[in-house]
Amino acid sequence: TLIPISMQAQNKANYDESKVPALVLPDPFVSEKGEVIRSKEDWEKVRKPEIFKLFEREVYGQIPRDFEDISFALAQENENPYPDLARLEEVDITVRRQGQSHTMRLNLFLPKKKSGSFPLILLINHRPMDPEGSLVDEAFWPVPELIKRGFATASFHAETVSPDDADRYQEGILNTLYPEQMEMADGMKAFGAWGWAAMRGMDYFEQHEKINAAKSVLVGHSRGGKTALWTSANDPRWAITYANESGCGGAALSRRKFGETVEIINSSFPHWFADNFRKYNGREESLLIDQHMLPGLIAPRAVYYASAKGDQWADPKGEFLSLKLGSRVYTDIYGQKIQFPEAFESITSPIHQKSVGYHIREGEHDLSWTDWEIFLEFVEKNL
Ligand code: GTR
Repeated sequence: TLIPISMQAQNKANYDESKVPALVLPDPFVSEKGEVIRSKEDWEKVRKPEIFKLFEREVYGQIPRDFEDISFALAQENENPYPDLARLEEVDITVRRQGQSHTMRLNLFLPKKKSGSFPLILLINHRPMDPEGSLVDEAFWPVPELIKRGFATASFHAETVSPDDADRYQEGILNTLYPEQMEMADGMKAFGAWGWAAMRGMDYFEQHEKINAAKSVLVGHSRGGKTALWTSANDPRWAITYANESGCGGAALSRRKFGETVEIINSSFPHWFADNFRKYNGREESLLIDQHMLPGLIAPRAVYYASAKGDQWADPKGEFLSLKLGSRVYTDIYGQKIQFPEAFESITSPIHQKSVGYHIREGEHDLSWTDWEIFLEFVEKNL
């Protein structure tokens, strides 16, 4: 059963900027021993691993990497899901570990007309699919448009590895492959499992002759966006990572407590984050990290956030601020030239910088064609 976000929780949420606590954020550039981190070497050897460990242990949980064997089988092919445009490969990815196996399904659309190998966009999907394997909502996953622009595009469904359901999330790779994770306070939950699935998708793309895996883009909306960020922090094979309206536990700064909070999200979705994350319910200040430290785990690879004005639940300002602060790893450590507007309120157009991008649009919480269109401009510049 999905636990609906209670009216009580929503009513508890703050939407008043004047009630946002004064922000005192942990410093990405001071190590646990108190050393100031300036060089790429100290960042990569000392500080980045420290920050990664904290996110893994206290927030998202592990994404286990070990298994004995992976195999790919073409379960179905459709030569004409979109006449003349694309071919659909439905692939069963089977992973074996300790005498058990799990099979997940991946749907991959490949451009038909062009030859050569294609850049790839993978969407983490938690929405219902039609029997053809594509999505009902073509704005959410605009396959024909992506194909026309020369991308291959793939998706897998959350159900295939961990159902998005507090009572059933174990009925996937947790039960089949990694049961010991359920005993751990930092063990994998649904986000970890979805991230694991994206990584297995990448294993497939890497050996696919029609895919240029070095040009791979990972996309997620909302809960999928939170997952995309954590996946990319774990797996450097993604060239660009796009978290759309990912809000609390994704792009947004937890300490702002604006809209959805750590306590609300852990109560509504107890199957998403590591159990340890509950320690911070109402105690965001005691967490040694905040979400502005997440882009640094992806850097220097490209990262993209987007917000919607009507999606105050996800705290657009908190999403922007964490990216702006997070982009300091790109500038101070990797020497990128990046310019962000001083104030969130003064943004009038997309901020498309080298390796870091952001937009905010009118309208409600959704991954819309407008979002895709603006994001694809960034992709074309950065891939
Ligand atoms: C909401 C949840 C958000 C976000 C969203 C979604 O109900 O509170 O954190 O993940 O669902 O995935 O669309």
